[in-house]
Amino acid sequence: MLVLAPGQRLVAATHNPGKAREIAALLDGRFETVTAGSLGLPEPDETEATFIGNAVLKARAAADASGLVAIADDSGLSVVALGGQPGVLSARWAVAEEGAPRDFAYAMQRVNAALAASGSPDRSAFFTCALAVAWPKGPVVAVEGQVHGHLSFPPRGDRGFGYDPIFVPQGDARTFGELDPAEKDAISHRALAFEKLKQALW
Ligand code: ITT
Repeated sequence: MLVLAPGQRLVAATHNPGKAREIAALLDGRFETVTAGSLGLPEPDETEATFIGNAVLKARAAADASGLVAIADDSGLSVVALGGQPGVLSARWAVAEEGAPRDFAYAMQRVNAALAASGSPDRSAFFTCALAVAWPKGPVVAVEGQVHGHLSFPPRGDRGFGYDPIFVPQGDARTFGELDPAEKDAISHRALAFEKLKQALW
């Protein structure tokens, strides 16, 4: 049976500091984690069409390169009126032109412009987080969590990262960017995916 023992050394296969912070909080000190960045692991191209596919690809690459069990996160914002965009391209929507750094103020404005162009009054959206744990040259376990809500413009709050300032989770009036990090960690797509991972692996 696949299990992760407390104190086990894991690579967190992410180069995104906002995600790394939330993953560390959600793991709550249970494992000894090192980041892919600190091990100098390369960032693989995310060539899959699904969150699960990309999470597995990233976990597999980090596990095989490091010889350690690796955990990876692939996530993004899906806007219903945009047919699920930006979805798996959420990070890419933040790049204005080839080679430019990611700019999420630009990405959020791009979502707003696309919604205006769609003519739809529907502002519903959801975040998805796929988590994958891979053993070096071995098996992989993947799970997915989602949180539903709606989009609100202009962006509000600077406590999260990425698209947090425009996402209002169901049952709240505040954006993820305005929530205390512990409040986001209690209800987020990432927290729900972690719940499933815990059921499966520890
Ligand atoms: P790694 O692949 O190195 O983990 P990344 O930022 O490239 O980092 P993704 O390919 O999964 O990760 O991109 C998903 C983007 O979706 C990410 O850059 C965020 O901006 C956004 N996103 C994911 N989870 C989010 C969250 O909880 N709040 C706000 N935005 C989020």
